[in-house]
Amino acid sequence: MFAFIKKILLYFLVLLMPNATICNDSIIETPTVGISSETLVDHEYLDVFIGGSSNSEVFVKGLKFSEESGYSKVEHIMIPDEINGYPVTTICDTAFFNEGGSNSLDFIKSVKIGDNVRYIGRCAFLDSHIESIELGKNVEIIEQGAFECCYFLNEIELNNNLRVIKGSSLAFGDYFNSTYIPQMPESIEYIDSYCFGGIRNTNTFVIPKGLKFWGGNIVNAKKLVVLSAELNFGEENIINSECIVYCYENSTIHQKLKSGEINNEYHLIENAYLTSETVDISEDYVISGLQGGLTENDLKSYLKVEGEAEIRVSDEVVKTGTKIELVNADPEFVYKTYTAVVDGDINGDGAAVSAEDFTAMRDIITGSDSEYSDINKKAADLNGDGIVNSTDLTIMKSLLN
Ligand SMILES: [Ca+2]
Ligand SMILES: [Ca+2]
Repeated sequence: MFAFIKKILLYFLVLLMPNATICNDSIIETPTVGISSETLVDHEYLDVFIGGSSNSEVFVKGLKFSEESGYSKVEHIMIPDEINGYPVTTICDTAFFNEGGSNSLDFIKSVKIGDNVRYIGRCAFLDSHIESIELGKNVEIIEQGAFECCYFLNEIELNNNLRVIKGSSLAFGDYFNSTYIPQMPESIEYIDSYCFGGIRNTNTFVIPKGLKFWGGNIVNAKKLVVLSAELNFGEENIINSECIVYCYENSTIHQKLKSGEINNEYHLIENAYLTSETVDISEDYVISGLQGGLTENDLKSYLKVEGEAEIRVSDEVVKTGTKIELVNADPEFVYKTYTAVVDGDINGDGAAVSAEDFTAMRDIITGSDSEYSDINKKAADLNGDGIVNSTDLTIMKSLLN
């Protein structure tokens, strides 16, 4: 019954919406639709146009209409990186909204979003029957109601550049009974009201360190860990009275707890970090100067934990790219994630200085393979002068012989 009323309300909300998305929050930069937005771009089944401030981006409006089938019956929607050489950056408001079931968009089962998409518009997939969604690497904003009432969707992996999640956008599945909350990436700055439709009966809910605003939400968790120092709340925030809050001293939430504005039991968390006398740990949490073939225990012997925390390593044998997390056991949360760089293990398979690493170094120097990250490049800088060049290649050749 509630779900039905909610759907009716949403329907009117969508009817009242202007075509271009308007948003006044300073943290949110919404895309602008260019003046010659009618320019049509050819695509097999997507209804698209060129827009953007310089008229060089592709906007997705939805599916193409065809006379025989009503809508093109595409089960798996793939939003490409580019169409006709233009990057696809935006999925428009209500693009795949399954309006009251009347458009029969029920056949859409999965969606894969390309890596150039930065913005998913209001109610973009509202009420659709999608079972899986793969966000691209660069989605920054998910607008209000984007995946709301997607009853067949059970989970979502949020990408690492996501900054803004607007109201009720991730309230999919069973809106009033779901206990699922996705893992929040560290890039999140803004979470609007009822993004998850409420937080229910969860053990520990962790607010990431970069979050600056959290709108109205009912929290029904045993433990709430606030890693953000500058968190501001919307007006409707209600934390259940049994919830124990963990926060840093002098953080905004600590001040509210101290003053009695928020009336929950709380504990201060001590900042924890890693130090080492044998390997280098940079300010952006990269651990370098590691040799090949180290086990988790070898690695731990190089590192000293400052504060109440434990080390958790993602691989049994340390490779370039291995994640080293500093975790608190109770309540469980990650203080910091470090990344390992093994000298000479450029391809990240754990073996330092092999024929594959030689090829990888040559590709980095010639620029013929752009797939290598800064971490891989750091592993290739064998003399540690900050650049990868023929000097490093000479060192590698001598190590291989
Ligand atoms: Ca290697
Ligand atoms: Ca070098």
